[in-house]
Amino acid sequence: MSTVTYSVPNISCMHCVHTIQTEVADLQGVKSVKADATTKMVEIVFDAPATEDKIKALLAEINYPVAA
Ligand SMILES: [Cu+2]
Repeated sequence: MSTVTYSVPNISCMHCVHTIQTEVADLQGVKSVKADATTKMVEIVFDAPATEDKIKALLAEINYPVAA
């Protein structure tokens, strides 16, 4: 089990938080997703088959790319 925290600058409101939590939680292997509109951070707990690459690709796909 791994926990990652990403900075996602595009998070601006509770709607963004909801979208991210719903979409990322759908990824197989993801255990929990916590997005925060104030800090613009997303904390994700995951296990295989999810990977950081898959999570980052999904976030980019839904328009919430992780900050470089
Ligand atoms: Cu929003």
